[in-house]
Amino acid sequence: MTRRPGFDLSLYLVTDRKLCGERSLADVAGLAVRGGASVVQLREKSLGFRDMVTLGRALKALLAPHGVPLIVNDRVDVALAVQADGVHLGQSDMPATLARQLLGPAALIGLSLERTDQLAEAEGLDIDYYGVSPIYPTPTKTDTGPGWGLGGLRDLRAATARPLVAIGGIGAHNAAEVIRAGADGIAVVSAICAAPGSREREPRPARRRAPGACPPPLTATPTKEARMTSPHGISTTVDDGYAIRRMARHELDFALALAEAEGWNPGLRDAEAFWRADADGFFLGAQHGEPVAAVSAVRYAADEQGPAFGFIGLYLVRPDLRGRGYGLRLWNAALQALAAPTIGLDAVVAQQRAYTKDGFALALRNSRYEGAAGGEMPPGLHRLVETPFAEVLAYDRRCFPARREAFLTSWLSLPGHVALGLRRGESLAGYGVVRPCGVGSKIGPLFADDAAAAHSLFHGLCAAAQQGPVFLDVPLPNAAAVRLAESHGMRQVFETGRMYRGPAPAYDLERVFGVTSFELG
Ligand code: TZP
Ligand code: MG
Repeated sequence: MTRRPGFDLSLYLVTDRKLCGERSLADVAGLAVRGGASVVQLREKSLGFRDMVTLGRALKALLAPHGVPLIVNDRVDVALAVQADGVHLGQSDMPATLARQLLGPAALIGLSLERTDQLAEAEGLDIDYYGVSPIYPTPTKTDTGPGWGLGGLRDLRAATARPLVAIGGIGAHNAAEVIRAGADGIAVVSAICAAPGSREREPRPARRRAPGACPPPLTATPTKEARMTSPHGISTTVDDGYAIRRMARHELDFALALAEAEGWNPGLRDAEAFWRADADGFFLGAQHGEPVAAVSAVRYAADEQGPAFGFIGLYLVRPDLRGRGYGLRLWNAALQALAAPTIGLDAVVAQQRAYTKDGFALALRNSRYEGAAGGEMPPGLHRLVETPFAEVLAYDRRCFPARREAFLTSWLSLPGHVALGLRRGESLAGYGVVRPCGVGSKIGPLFADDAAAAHSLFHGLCAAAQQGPVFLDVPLPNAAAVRLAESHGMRQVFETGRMYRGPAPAYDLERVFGVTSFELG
């Protein structure tokens, strides 16, 4: 075996310049090396020889001073022209023996293994490492087998002494388990190229406070018992020491923990995107300074297509402190602060009558469906970062009552969130996001032109889900969406009523196969 000395495979960046957004590939590679990347592979399938050589030379010049090897994917001619450190070959690329003859004994040669039966022949070749491809299904490369999984990787580890680099669907959230299963290193495309920091700068929320600072109270802490009328027409006594104020960012984590304790199963990173939507839209009830109740009242600004839209969610009171009117005071304050011509919410069935007393009317029913994760990534889908953000935003605006730029910027790129798109000809025909939750994964939104596009995206999102079960929140008036859930063997587990106060907003419900969230609409 010809293991070249000093060859560190631990973090192996495979390039895709189309995923890098506004940054150049050289910028991303430079940042990656500073962050610990130990190998860079130039893999740009759509580039011709000359462009590959130009890019390869630039990368070589950047990497050499750091002692980070440059590997070229597939192309031995390019590797020779740029004096790269080696090549990475697939099973149908140039045979490794010929590549060795052309590149010489010092070159690093990697070979992809897609199946166990490819190992026997590979073990007889003069190569340096195996790419174990793919570990998990990934939208970055869809013409692959179903994936080795951790079990397959473990078996391979036991069967060969050669270094193993695992690739496919790996990121910070699952890298450790892949290394524990026996990989010497992980190779990633999107986890680095499409990482938010390597794309564009996210827009700042319009109104900002110093991080961690507690916002001023909205209502003075009552010094005596205060009487108030609840939005449900009930007269309530409020204890001393209860105050309502806007949340600081870290307090939104408290609200989501309350939601989790109620069995609402929020996404693991929801707080980050929610906060982006409207940092002034989260209210806290505190008893003697201790957080005990929460509500969100997020405002989406008016745009040329419609008026401002508000959405109420996360309405929660600590279970041991219910019945004291804490929630009702909070609710009133949030509603008052929201001031939007239309306000929406998703109410559990038992609460729907109570909300009608505040002027909310039932518009439609949503059903949460539960099904299995996994399956194969269908062809034709792409990572949504490959679609210009303005186009995603315009598509989203047809399916949602407001423009939600700041929210989407975050929602589409949070760690663990996988956003897939489907194009037909020149235009986007749908997109969807799957994210890890306390239990399983949730798909939301799932917006598509028609059932065929929705099915394809749904399959892709189930394949990309890191953990099952998978949940999809379906608006019941969209019969095609109900058929989608049922044809995938999903079962209904929960229901909400979408209610509005004010005129029902205009958006294209026929494209909504899955609601984004019950908290923010
Ligand atoms: N080979 C097997 S999977 C894959 C390649 C090039 C793509 C991996 O991309 P990602 O985005 O890291 O899942
Ligand atoms: Mg290849």
